[in-house]
Amino acid sequence: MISKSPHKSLSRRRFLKNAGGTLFGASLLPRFVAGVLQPAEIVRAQDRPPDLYFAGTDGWIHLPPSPPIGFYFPDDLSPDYPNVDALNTYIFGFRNITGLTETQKADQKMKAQHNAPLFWVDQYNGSNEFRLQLTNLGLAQRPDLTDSHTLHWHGFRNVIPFFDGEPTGSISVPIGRDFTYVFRPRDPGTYMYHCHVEDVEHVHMGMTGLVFVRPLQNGNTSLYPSGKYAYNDGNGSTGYDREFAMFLSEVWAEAHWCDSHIQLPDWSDYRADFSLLNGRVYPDTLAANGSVDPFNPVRDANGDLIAPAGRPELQYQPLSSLVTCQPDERVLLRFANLGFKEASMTLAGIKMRVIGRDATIMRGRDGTDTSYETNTILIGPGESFDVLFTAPAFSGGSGSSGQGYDSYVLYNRRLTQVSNLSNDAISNGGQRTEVHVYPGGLAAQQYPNEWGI
Ligand SMILES: [Cu+2]
Repeated sequence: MISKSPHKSLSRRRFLKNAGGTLFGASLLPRFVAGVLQPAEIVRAQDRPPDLYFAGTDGWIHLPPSPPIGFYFPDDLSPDYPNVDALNTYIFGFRNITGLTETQKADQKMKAQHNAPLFWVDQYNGSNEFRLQLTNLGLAQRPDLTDSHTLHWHGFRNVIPFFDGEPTGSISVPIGRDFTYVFRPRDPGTYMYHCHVEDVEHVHMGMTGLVFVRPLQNGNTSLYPSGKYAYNDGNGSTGYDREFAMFLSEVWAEAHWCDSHIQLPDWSDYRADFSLLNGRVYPDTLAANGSVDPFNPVRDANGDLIAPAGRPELQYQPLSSLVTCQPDERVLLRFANLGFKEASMTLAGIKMRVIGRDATIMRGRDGTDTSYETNTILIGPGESFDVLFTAPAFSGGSGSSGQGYDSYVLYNRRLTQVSNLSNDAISNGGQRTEVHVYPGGLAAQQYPNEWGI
């Protein structure tokens, strides 16, 4: 399913026409003979446009510049230096380039985002294969590094090895080439994806994001009024009104500086300086969303991301972590951790119910309900959790006076990961965000992490 330029596509079609069915496996030959399928029809089916089109490249993001970390951070090679309160950290990453022109596509080199674009797919129903095309724009800051990239869907149980993205066993995408991954997702739940080339480096540098599979049960409003579910539960127990992705990652400043300065870190010295939630650290986690819906992207005339209002330095960190809801609504939090450290996420004052782990509903083999209530979940690297909570009654905006909502804190209770090794967990905070409970008036959510305000 290697994608082709129109010219190459045409030549391949012509080749197929000339070659007849001989290019295909022997099992297909009788069907051609019987006239059931013509080679041209098969080629057209293969050429269906992808559902999403991503690019791998490098880029720059913003992290709180104070206190500095040796000469590693803020990075003196960043495009905004010496303005450190701007883009200041080098990354590798992905961008959603679906629908861009060739010129716009090329312009996205060195404009990677972190975390990688959030996306979701529907469970396979027999005909809805999901196709994700990946290209590689190269690394602007490191033209000497000609690394390929892949898209590996972590925990995906029924992958065809060809589409796995593990580079020794499948195809990887060199600079300037394209490859289309085809998925038939049969297991609903929350997953993560990452580039699997030089994986310690490319994962840590930012080529990581969250993906989830919506169950076939979605749309059934008789089990839960919204018709939205985390799993095919059969009884509405995983139904929800609003959903928020919570993706955990880390930045070791020395490693990011080494990559921008053509140096090699010793990965056994790994020591994360920053712990991130949806690619940002507190209080930036509360800032507005940029363009988050991958199927309806909003971009400028050059195809670049539009920064959240008033926050130009967060242009390449579009995903907000602020949770908004109204009393009695069920809220689904989809956690995934692709940092290298275990996280300990606590929601203070609201009980969470763990309804899924690692894209598996909490049920025993005999159907026993094994979901449980807790205020803290421990998430190891590569693990995911699906958590529901019911928004409590509005108590008059006590959590944040005058704001019109109650505020609850969702944070990593490991001090080093909520303070990012500084002495100031508020202005240099890490994996921390807030749940805002409004008395009412929120619109229905249009896409995950959308506020409805
Ligand atoms: Cu890569």
